[in-house]
Amino acid sequence: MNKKVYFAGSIRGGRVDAALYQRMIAYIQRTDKVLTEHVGHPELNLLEQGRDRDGEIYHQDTAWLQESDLLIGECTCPSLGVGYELAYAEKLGKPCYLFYDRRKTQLSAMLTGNPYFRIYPYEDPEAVFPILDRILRGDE
Ligand code: 6IA
Repeated sequence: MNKKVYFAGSIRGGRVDAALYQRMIAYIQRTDKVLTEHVGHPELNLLEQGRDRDGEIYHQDTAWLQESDLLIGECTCPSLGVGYELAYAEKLGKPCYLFYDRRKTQLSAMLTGNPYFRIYPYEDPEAVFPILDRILRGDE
């Protein structure tokens, strides 16, 4: 309860799964705090903002990673930013729980090959929610 969750999902990598991110974030927020709820917003400005504004995003997100208790990532849509966040979270020792739809993608061997990451392939997005329950209860 009241864990600080860093939710990672693709932004400039593509927004095809944004509705699922939004559902997962809302589900987590029933019991816990999501530091990155903007990841689920349906209308995000995807354009580069220039080095200064993007630098603010980078500094905010890395500060949130440090503040977080755990990371939950939806990794079906490949994203350089999410991959970077996963390596950053690993270096910080934050527990990382990754979901992907195995019907739609093959996850990078840099993730599936690293036993640090707890990985949950699914075929039905509804299967994600009971796993979230277990993660947030500390049972995973
Ligand atoms: O390479 P990507 O853009 O797909 O990387 C996505 C990941 O990087 C997400 O998990 C976010 O945590 C982070 N990220 C990427 N872009 C932003 C961003 N853009 N704001 C916050 N985090 C970001 C500005 C959107 C803003 C106008 C609401």
